[in-house]
Amino acid sequence: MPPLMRIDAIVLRQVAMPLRFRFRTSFGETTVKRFLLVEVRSEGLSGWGECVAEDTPYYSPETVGTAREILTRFLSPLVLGRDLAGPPEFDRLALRVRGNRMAKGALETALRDLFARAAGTSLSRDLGGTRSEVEVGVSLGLQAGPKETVEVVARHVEQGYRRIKLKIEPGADVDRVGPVREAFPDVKLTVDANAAYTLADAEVLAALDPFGLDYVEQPLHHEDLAAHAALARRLRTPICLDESIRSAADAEAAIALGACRVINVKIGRVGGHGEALAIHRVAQAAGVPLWCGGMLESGVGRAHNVAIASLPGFTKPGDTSSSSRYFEEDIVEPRPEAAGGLMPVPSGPGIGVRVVPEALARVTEATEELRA
Ligand code: OSB
Ligand code: MG
Repeated sequence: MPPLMRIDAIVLRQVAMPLRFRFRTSFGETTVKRFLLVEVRSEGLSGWGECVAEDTPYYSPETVGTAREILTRFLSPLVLGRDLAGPPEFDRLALRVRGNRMAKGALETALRDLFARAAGTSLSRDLGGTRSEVEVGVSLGLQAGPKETVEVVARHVEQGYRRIKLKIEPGADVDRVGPVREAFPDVKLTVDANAAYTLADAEVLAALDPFGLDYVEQPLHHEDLAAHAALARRLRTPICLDESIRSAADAEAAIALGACRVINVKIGRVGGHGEALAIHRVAQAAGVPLWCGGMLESGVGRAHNVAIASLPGFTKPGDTSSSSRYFEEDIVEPRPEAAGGLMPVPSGPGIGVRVVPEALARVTEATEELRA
Protein backbone atom coordinates (compact mmCIF):
# COMPACT_ATOMS: atom_id res chain seq x y z
CA MET A 1 0.00 0.00 0.00
CA PRO A 2 1.42 3.43 -0.93
CA PRO A 3 1.49 5.77 2.09
CA LEU A 4 -1.45 8.03 2.87
CA MET A 5 -0.92 11.69 2.10
CA ARG A 6 -2.32 14.45 4.29
CA ILE A 7 -3.73 17.22 2.11
CA ASP A 8 -2.56 20.42 3.82
CA ALA A 9 -3.75 23.12 1.43
CA ILE A 10 -5.23 23.78 -1.98
CA VAL A 11 -4.24 26.93 -3.83
CA LEU A 12 -6.58 28.11 -6.59
CA ARG A 13 -5.14 30.63 -9.01
CA GLN A 14 -6.97 32.39 -11.81
CA VAL A 15 -4.52 32.69 -14.66
CA ALA A 16 -4.76 34.60 -17.95
CA MET A 17 -2.30 33.91 -20.76
CA PRO A 18 -2.51 35.86 -24.04
CA LEU A 19 -2.72 33.59 -27.10
CA ARG A 20 -0.38 34.20 -30.02
CA PHE A 21 -3.32 33.80 -32.39
CA ARG A 22 -7.05 34.37 -32.49
CA PHE A 23 -8.73 30.98 -32.13
CA ARG A 24 -12.14 30.97 -33.82
CA THR A 25 -14.55 28.03 -33.76
CA SER A 26 -18.23 27.60 -34.61
CA PHE A 27 -19.05 28.52 -30.98
CA GLY A 28 -16.84 31.53 -30.35
CA GLU A 29 -13.45 33.18 -30.34
CA THR A 30 -10.57 33.10 -27.84
CA THR A 31 -7.71 35.61 -27.67
CA VAL A 32 -6.75 35.18 -24.01
CA LYS A 33 -6.67 31.77 -22.34
CA ARG A 34 -8.16 32.26 -18.85
CA PHE A 35 -8.29 29.27 -16.50
CA LEU A 36 -8.00 28.03 -12.92
CA LEU A 37 -4.78 26.38 -11.88
CA VAL A 38 -5.01 24.00 -8.91
CA GLU A 39 -2.05 23.38 -6.61
CA VAL A 40 -2.47 20.64 -4.00
CA ARG A 41 0.04 20.83 -1.15
CA SER A 42 1.04 17.88 0.99
CA GLU A 43 4.09 17.24 3.12
CA GLY A 44 6.27 19.78 1.31
CA LEU A 45 5.27 18.56 -2.16
CA SER A 46 2.94 20.19 -4.69
CA GLY A 47 0.75 18.57 -7.34
CA TRP A 48 -0.58 20.63 -10.24
CA GLY A 49 -3.79 20.44 -12.24
CA GLU A 50 -5.38 22.72 -14.82
CA CYS A 51 -9.10 23.34 -15.09
CA VAL A 52 -10.13 23.36 -18.75
CA ALA A 53 -13.41 25.24 -18.19
CA GLU A 54 -13.40 28.37 -20.33
CA ASP A 55 -14.62 31.90 -19.61
CA THR A 56 -17.83 31.16 -21.53
CA PRO A 57 -20.31 28.23 -21.41
CA TYR A 58 -20.19 27.72 -25.20
CA TYR A 59 -18.10 24.54 -25.42
CA SER A 60 -19.28 23.05 -22.14
CA PRO A 61 -21.79 24.13 -19.47
CA GLU A 62 -18.94 24.82 -17.03
CA THR A 63 -17.08 28.13 -16.83
CA VAL A 64 -14.13 29.47 -14.82
CA GLY A 65 -16.70 30.91 -12.40
CA THR A 66 -18.75 27.75 -11.90
CA ALA A 67 -15.59 25.67 -11.51
CA ARG A 68 -14.31 28.03 -8.81
CA GLU A 69 -17.59 27.73 -6.92
CA ILE A 70 -17.64 23.93 -7.13
CA LEU A 71 -13.97 23.58 -6.22
CA THR A 72 -14.11 25.90 -3.22
CA ARG A 73 -17.48 24.90 -1.77
CA PHE A 74 -17.83 21.22 -2.62
CA LEU A 75 -14.67 19.50 -3.85
CA SER A 76 -11.80 20.93 -1.82
CA PRO A 77 -13.55 20.26 1.53
CA LEU A 78 -13.67 16.55 0.60
CA VAL A 79 -9.88 16.27 0.79
CA LEU A 80 -8.57 19.18 2.90
CA GLY A 81 -7.07 17.91 6.15
CA ARG A 82 -7.72 14.34 5.07
CA ASP A 83 -5.22 11.48 4.88
CA LEU A 84 -5.82 10.43 1.30
CA ALA A 85 -4.94 6.98 -0.06
CA GLY A 86 -4.83 8.22 -3.65
CA PRO A 87 -6.73 9.91 -6.48
CA PRO A 88 -9.33 7.08 -6.77
CA GLU A 89 -10.41 7.83 -3.20
CA PHE A 90 -11.12 11.40 -4.28
CA ASP A 91 -13.10 10.07 -7.27
CA ARG A 92 -15.29 8.05 -4.88
CA LEU A 93 -15.82 10.98 -2.52
CA ALA A 94 -16.65 13.28 -5.43
CA LEU A 95 -19.28 10.93 -6.91
CA ARG A 96 -21.85 12.78 -4.83
CA VAL A 97 -21.20 15.96 -6.84
CA ARG A 98 -23.02 15.62 -10.13
CA GLY A 99 -21.60 16.84 -13.41
CA ASN A 100 -19.02 19.61 -13.02
CA ARG A 101 -16.44 17.28 -14.49
CA MET A 102 -13.97 20.01 -15.41
CA ALA A 103 -13.86 21.17 -11.79
CA LYS A 104 -13.40 17.56 -10.64
CA GLY A 105 -10.78 16.90 -13.28
CA ALA A 106 -8.74 19.89 -12.17
CA LEU A 107 -8.42 18.58 -8.61
CA GLU A 108 -8.14 14.93 -9.64
CA THR A 109 -5.26 15.64 -12.03
CA ALA A 110 -3.46 17.71 -9.36
CA LEU A 111 -3.79 14.74 -6.99
CA ARG A 112 -2.49 12.36 -9.69
CA ASP A 113 0.56 14.60 -10.11
CA LEU A 114 1.06 14.82 -6.34
CA PHE A 115 0.91 11.06 -5.73
CA ALA A 116 3.16 10.27 -8.71
CA ARG A 117 5.71 12.84 -7.51
CA ALA A 118 5.62 11.35 -4.02
CA ALA A 119 6.23 7.88 -5.47
CA GLY A 120 9.01 9.20 -7.71
CA THR A 121 7.35 7.80 -10.83
CA SER A 122 6.29 9.62 -13.97
CA LEU A 123 2.55 10.11 -14.37
CA SER A 124 2.77 8.40 -17.77
CA ARG A 125 4.16 5.24 -16.19
CA ASP A 126 1.69 5.50 -13.30
CA LEU A 127 -1.25 5.57 -15.75
CA GLY A 128 0.06 2.66 -17.81
CA GLY A 129 1.70 4.64 -20.60
CA THR A 130 3.85 2.66 -23.02
CA ARG A 131 5.30 5.36 -25.29
CA SER A 132 8.24 7.73 -24.80
CA GLU A 133 6.90 10.14 -27.41
CA VAL A 134 3.44 10.78 -28.82
CA GLU A 135 2.30 11.76 -32.30
CA VAL A 136 0.76 15.20 -32.46
CA GLY A 137 -1.43 17.07 -34.90
CA VAL A 138 -2.73 20.60 -34.81
CA SER A 139 -6.19 22.14 -34.53
CA LEU A 140 -6.55 25.21 -36.74
CA GLY A 141 -9.28 27.74 -36.04
CA LEU A 142 -11.63 29.17 -38.68
CA GLN A 143 -9.78 31.55 -41.00
CA ALA A 144 -11.14 34.50 -43.01
CA GLY A 145 -11.46 32.42 -46.19
CA PRO A 146 -10.18 29.47 -48.25
CA LYS A 147 -6.91 31.19 -49.26
CA GLU A 148 -5.99 32.03 -45.65
CA THR A 149 -6.89 28.46 -44.66
CA VAL A 150 -4.49 26.93 -47.21
CA GLU A 151 -1.75 29.33 -46.01
CA VAL A 152 -2.11 28.43 -42.34
CA VAL A 153 -2.22 24.71 -43.17
CA ALA A 154 1.00 25.08 -45.20
CA ARG A 155 2.82 26.63 -42.23
CA HIS A 156 1.81 23.78 -39.93
CA VAL A 157 2.53 21.00 -42.43
CA GLU A 158 6.04 22.50 -42.70
CA GLN A 159 6.39 22.23 -38.92
CA GLY A 160 5.87 18.49 -39.18
CA TYR A 161 2.47 18.08 -37.54
CA ARG A 162 1.13 14.59 -38.26
CA ARG A 163 -2.49 15.59 -38.73
CA ILE A 164 -4.26 18.82 -39.63
CA LYS A 165 -7.67 19.49 -38.12
CA LEU A 166 -9.77 22.29 -39.59
CA LYS A 167 -12.57 23.92 -37.68
CA ILE A 168 -15.70 24.13 -39.84
CA GLU A 169 -19.19 25.60 -39.58
CA PRO A 170 -22.16 25.83 -41.97
CA GLY A 171 -21.01 27.99 -44.88
CA ALA A 172 -17.31 27.35 -44.19
CA ASP A 173 -16.79 23.65 -44.83
CA VAL A 174 -16.51 22.18 -48.36
CA ASP A 175 -15.00 25.47 -49.61
CA ARG A 176 -12.21 25.15 -46.99
CA VAL A 177 -11.56 21.42 -47.14
CA GLY A 178 -11.54 21.26 -50.96
CA PRO A 179 -8.64 23.70 -51.58
CA VAL A 180 -6.65 22.28 -48.63
CA ARG A 181 -7.02 18.74 -49.94
CA GLU A 182 -6.02 19.88 -53.43
CA ALA A 183 -2.89 21.61 -52.11
CA PHE A 184 -2.01 18.71 -49.76
CA PRO A 185 -3.25 15.45 -51.31
CA ASP A 186 -1.51 13.20 -48.76
CA VAL A 187 -1.80 15.05 -45.46
CA LYS A 188 -3.89 13.37 -42.74
CA LEU A 189 -6.87 15.72 -42.55
CA THR A 190 -9.87 16.01 -40.20
CA VAL A 191 -12.61 18.57 -39.48
CA ASP A 192 -14.28 19.66 -36.23
CA ALA A 193 -17.73 21.27 -36.28
CA ASN A 194 -18.21 21.65 -32.50
CA ALA A 195 -21.86 20.61 -32.87
CA ALA A 196 -22.74 23.27 -35.46
CA TYR A 197 -24.79 21.08 -37.84
CA THR A 198 -28.10 19.21 -37.74
CA LEU A 199 -29.26 16.08 -39.51
CA ALA A 200 -30.82 18.37 -42.13
CA ASP A 201 -27.22 19.14 -43.18
CA ALA A 202 -26.40 15.49 -43.87
CA GLU A 203 -25.90 16.20 -47.58
CA VAL A 204 -23.30 18.90 -46.94
CA LEU A 205 -21.45 16.59 -44.56
CA ALA A 206 -21.65 13.73 -47.08
CA ALA A 207 -20.07 16.10 -49.61
CA LEU A 208 -16.92 15.90 -47.47
CA ASP A 209 -16.62 12.14 -48.13
CA PRO A 210 -14.56 12.48 -51.35
CA PHE A 211 -11.78 14.32 -49.46
CA GLY A 212 -10.74 11.21 -47.53
CA LEU A 213 -10.90 12.77 -44.08
CA ASP A 214 -9.67 10.60 -41.22
CA TYR A 215 -12.88 11.57 -39.36
CA VAL A 216 -15.40 14.35 -38.84
CA GLU A 217 -15.44 15.49 -35.20
CA GLN A 218 -18.66 16.30 -33.31
CA PRO A 219 -20.81 17.33 -36.27
CA LEU A 220 -24.16 17.42 -34.40
CA HIS A 221 -25.68 18.46 -31.08
CA HIS A 222 -23.69 17.30 -28.08
CA GLU A 223 -26.71 15.69 -26.40
CA ASP A 224 -27.86 13.71 -29.43
CA LEU A 225 -26.18 10.32 -29.86
CA ALA A 226 -29.11 8.96 -31.90
CA ALA A 227 -28.70 11.73 -34.48
CA HIS A 228 -24.99 10.90 -34.79
CA ALA A 229 -25.87 7.24 -35.32
CA ALA A 230 -28.32 8.25 -38.06
CA LEU A 231 -25.71 10.50 -39.68
CA ALA A 232 -23.09 7.75 -39.50
CA ARG A 233 -25.30 5.61 -41.72
CA ARG A 234 -25.20 8.34 -44.39
CA LEU A 235 -21.43 9.05 -44.33
CA ARG A 236 -18.38 7.11 -45.43
CA THR A 237 -16.20 9.35 -43.25
CA PRO A 238 -16.01 8.02 -39.66
CA ILE A 239 -17.54 10.17 -36.91
CA CYS A 240 -15.40 11.11 -33.91
CA LEU A 241 -17.15 12.39 -30.78
CA ASP A 242 -15.77 15.09 -28.47
CA GLU A 243 -18.47 17.08 -26.57
CA SER A 244 -20.87 14.09 -26.48
CA ILE A 245 -18.51 11.89 -24.46
CA ARG A 246 -18.49 12.91 -20.79
CA SER A 247 -17.84 9.47 -19.29
CA ALA A 248 -17.09 5.81 -19.94
CA ALA A 249 -20.86 5.19 -19.88
CA ASP A 250 -21.29 7.73 -22.69
CA ALA A 251 -18.52 6.00 -24.63
CA GLU A 252 -20.22 2.60 -24.22
CA ALA A 253 -23.56 4.03 -25.35
CA ALA A 254 -22.09 5.88 -28.33
CA ILE A 255 -20.21 2.81 -29.53
CA ALA A 256 -23.21 0.50 -29.02
CA LEU A 257 -25.47 2.88 -30.98
CA GLY A 258 -23.00 3.26 -33.83
CA ALA A 259 -22.73 7.00 -33.10
CA CYS A 260 -18.94 7.09 -33.42
CA ARG A 261 -15.96 5.07 -34.59
CA VAL A 262 -13.31 7.31 -32.97
CA ILE A 263 -13.21 9.12 -29.60
CA ASN A 264 -11.45 12.35 -28.64
CA VAL A 265 -10.49 12.07 -24.96
CA LYS A 266 -10.13 15.28 -22.99
CA ILE A 267 -9.16 14.66 -19.39
CA GLY A 268 -11.06 17.68 -18.09
CA ARG A 269 -14.22 17.02 -20.09
CA VAL A 270 -14.53 13.54 -18.52
CA GLY A 271 -13.55 14.50 -14.96
CA GLY A 272 -9.95 13.37 -14.65
CA HIS A 273 -7.46 10.64 -15.44
CA GLY A 274 -9.53 7.98 -13.65
CA GLU A 275 -12.48 8.42 -16.04
CA ALA A 276 -10.10 8.75 -19.01
CA LEU A 277 -8.66 5.35 -18.04
CA ALA A 278 -12.19 3.91 -17.87
CA ILE A 279 -12.88 5.21 -21.40
CA HIS A 280 -9.57 3.70 -22.49
CA ARG A 281 -10.75 0.29 -21.24
CA VAL A 282 -14.12 0.59 -23.03
CA ALA A 283 -12.48 1.69 -26.28
CA GLN A 284 -9.80 -1.00 -26.17
CA ALA A 285 -12.47 -3.70 -25.67
CA ALA A 286 -14.46 -2.36 -28.64
CA GLY A 287 -11.45 -1.71 -30.90
CA VAL A 288 -12.22 2.02 -31.07
CA PRO A 289 -9.17 4.26 -31.57
CA LEU A 290 -8.59 7.20 -29.22
CA TRP A 291 -6.70 10.45 -29.42
CA CYS A 292 -6.06 13.17 -26.88
CA GLY A 293 -7.85 16.45 -27.48
CA GLY A 294 -6.77 19.87 -26.26
CA MET A 295 -8.28 22.96 -24.66
CA LEU A 296 -5.49 25.44 -25.45
CA GLU A 297 -3.82 24.36 -22.19
CA SER A 298 -0.82 25.87 -20.47
CA GLY A 299 2.19 23.64 -19.90
CA VAL A 300 0.50 22.04 -16.87
CA GLY A 301 -2.58 20.76 -18.70
CA ARG A 302 -0.46 19.96 -21.75
CA ALA A 303 1.86 17.73 -19.68
CA HIS A 304 -1.18 15.88 -18.29
CA ASN A 305 -2.44 15.41 -21.85
CA VAL A 306 0.87 14.00 -23.03
CA ALA A 307 0.89 11.54 -20.10
CA ILE A 308 -2.54 10.07 -20.96
CA ALA A 309 -1.71 10.11 -24.69
CA SER A 310 1.19 7.73 -23.99
CA LEU A 311 -1.27 4.86 -23.33
CA PRO A 312 -1.57 2.14 -26.00
CA GLY A 313 -5.15 2.97 -27.05
CA PHE A 314 -4.20 6.48 -28.15
CA THR A 315 -3.33 5.49 -31.69
CA LYS A 316 -4.19 8.71 -33.54
CA PRO A 317 -2.29 12.02 -33.38
CA GLY A 318 -3.61 14.32 -30.65
CA ASP A 319 -4.20 18.08 -30.40
CA THR A 320 -1.34 18.63 -27.94
CA SER A 321 0.87 20.74 -30.19
CA SER A 322 3.87 22.78 -29.01
CA SER A 323 3.47 25.22 -26.12
CA SER A 324 5.35 27.88 -28.12
CA ARG A 325 2.60 27.78 -30.78
CA TYR A 326 0.10 29.14 -28.28
CA PHE A 327 2.06 31.30 -25.87
CA GLU A 328 5.00 33.70 -25.90
CA GLU A 329 5.78 32.53 -22.38
CA ASP A 330 4.57 29.43 -20.52
CA ILE A 331 4.41 28.77 -16.77
CA VAL A 332 6.42 25.53 -16.85
CA GLU A 333 9.90 24.32 -17.66
CA PRO A 334 10.78 22.55 -19.79
CA ARG A 335 8.07 23.68 -22.19
CA PRO A 336 6.24 20.83 -23.94
CA GLU A 337 7.57 21.14 -27.50
CA ALA A 338 7.01 18.86 -30.47
CA ALA A 339 9.59 18.23 -33.17
CA GLY A 340 8.79 16.44 -36.40
CA GLY A 341 5.26 15.88 -35.14
CA LEU A 342 6.45 14.03 -32.04
CA MET A 343 6.11 15.26 -28.46
CA PRO A 344 8.43 13.69 -25.87
CA VAL A 345 6.72 12.13 -22.83
CA PRO A 346 8.45 13.47 -19.69
CA SER A 347 10.11 10.77 -17.59
CA GLY A 348 10.61 12.83 -14.41
CA PRO A 349 8.33 12.45 -11.38
CA GLY A 350 4.66 13.36 -11.86
CA ILE A 351 3.87 15.40 -14.95
CA GLY A 352 7.61 15.92 -15.34
CA VAL A 353 7.55 19.69 -15.70
CA ARG A 354 8.27 22.35 -13.08
CA VAL A 355 5.93 25.30 -12.52
CA VAL A 356 8.12 28.43 -12.57
CA PRO A 357 6.92 30.73 -9.73
CA GLU A 358 8.04 34.00 -11.39
CA ALA A 359 6.41 33.11 -14.70
CA LEU A 360 3.24 32.05 -12.90
CA ALA A 361 3.12 35.29 -10.89
CA ARG A 362 3.23 37.34 -14.13
CA VAL A 363 -0.01 35.76 -15.41
CA THR A 364 -1.91 35.27 -12.14
CA GLU A 365 -5.01 37.46 -11.74
CA ALA A 366 -6.19 36.15 -8.35
CA THR A 367 -5.08 33.64 -5.71
CA GLU A 368 -7.09 31.88 -3.05
CA GLU A 369 -5.60 29.50 -0.49
CA LEU A 370 -7.94 26.91 1.00
CA ARG A 371 -7.21 25.04 4.25
CA ALA A 372 -9.11 22.62 6.44
O1 OSB B 1 -13.33 21.12 -29.94
O2 OSB B 1 -11.43 20.29 -29.75
C1 OSB B 1 -12.19 21.25 -29.58
C2 OSB B 1 -10.26 24.21 -28.11
C3 OSB B 1 -11.17 24.67 -27.19
C4 OSB B 1 -12.39 24.06 -27.09
C5 OSB B 1 -12.71 22.98 -27.90
C6 OSB B 1 -11.80 22.48 -28.82
C7 OSB B 1 -10.58 23.14 -28.95
C8 OSB B 1 -9.58 22.76 -29.94
C9 OSB B 1 -8.16 23.22 -29.72
O3 OSB B 1 -9.83 22.18 -30.97
C10 OSB B 1 -7.23 22.13 -29.39
C11 OSB B 1 -5.92 22.70 -28.88
O4 OSB B 1 -5.12 23.14 -29.70
O5 OSB B 1 -5.72 22.72 -27.65
MG1 MG C 1 -13.47 19.13 -30.72
